[in-house]
Amino acid sequence: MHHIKVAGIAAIAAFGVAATAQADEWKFALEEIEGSVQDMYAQEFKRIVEEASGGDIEVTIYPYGQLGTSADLTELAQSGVVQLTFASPGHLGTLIPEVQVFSLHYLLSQNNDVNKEFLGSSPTIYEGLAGDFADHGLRLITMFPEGEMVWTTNREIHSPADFDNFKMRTMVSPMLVAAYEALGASPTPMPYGEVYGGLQLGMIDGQVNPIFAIQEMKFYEVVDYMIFAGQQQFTTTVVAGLDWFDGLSPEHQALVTDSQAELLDYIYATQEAMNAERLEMIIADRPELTVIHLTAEEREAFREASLGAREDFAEMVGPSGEEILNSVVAEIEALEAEHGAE
Ligand code: 6CS
Repeated sequence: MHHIKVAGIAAIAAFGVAATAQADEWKFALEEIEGSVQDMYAQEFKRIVEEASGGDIEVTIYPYGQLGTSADLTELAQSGVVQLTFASPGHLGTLIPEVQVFSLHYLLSQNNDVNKEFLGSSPTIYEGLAGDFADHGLRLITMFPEGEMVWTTNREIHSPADFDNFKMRTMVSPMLVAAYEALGASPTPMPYGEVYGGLQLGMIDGQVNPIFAIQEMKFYEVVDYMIFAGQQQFTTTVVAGLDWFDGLSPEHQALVTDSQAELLDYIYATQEAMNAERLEMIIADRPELTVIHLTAEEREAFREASLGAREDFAEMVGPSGEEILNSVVAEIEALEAEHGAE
């Protein structure tokens, strides 16, 4: 009797293991920590995909810190170790020079509704740049803005001259280095995980990121100023390994692509709320931090200084560079005519 019972339990356990093993695991890597905008997106993606697949798919999320730098994550997706990853243009420049158009300052709109629509459905991106991703073994799934990038610094900055000898940490794309040189700074590229220590040790004088990131990475603890210059939205891309994506059944491919419209609405509203809430958290936690919004004239001086970097972009990318830049500008202008510029 006792033996039969044990055998029964063993049989059930074995069946349970077999049933679990049948679910395909999709590993999804993040460039940001738990609780970030990218994590919110991935959690919602997981919920939608797992539910719609009826147990066929299990999505496992790997927050930043577990698998390496952003550049490492892109390589892991190319080689099929992870199936999906975030790959922000600010880190992709060496691999895909064309995507550095998103590292140019004062190019995207001041109206983030325009940016949402542009990044979610632009022909320049999904019919053009997607081919450059494919050339490097990546399937471009989607793009969205994560919030306005804000300078957190140990020096008050109002003009390009104030950036003289200022070590500004940037993401690692060469275009960002050129873009901050055009603004008068001395850019210092480094991976995300090294920024807090870099500020604390005085290796850098400032860094630039959206508010939610400044809060969760605690950058605001080790600077004196938070400066809004309206120069740029943080943009990100979600990519899949191309071989993996091409090998999926049409039903599973559709699970990835068809969920995007719903996900974009969700993440866009979420990032907006998170950035607003976390600004309050930062101010409450460190009231002595000076928050500066540059005046229209001050911004204009930075915008003018930034234009020189557009030539660097064309040089870095080659003949298609100017074409990409012109069509991005034209698409944004058309969307601003529809939605308003601010
Ligand atoms: O500054 C960075 O490197 C990072 N910033 C954000 C907001 N997301 C990922 C990226 O690697």
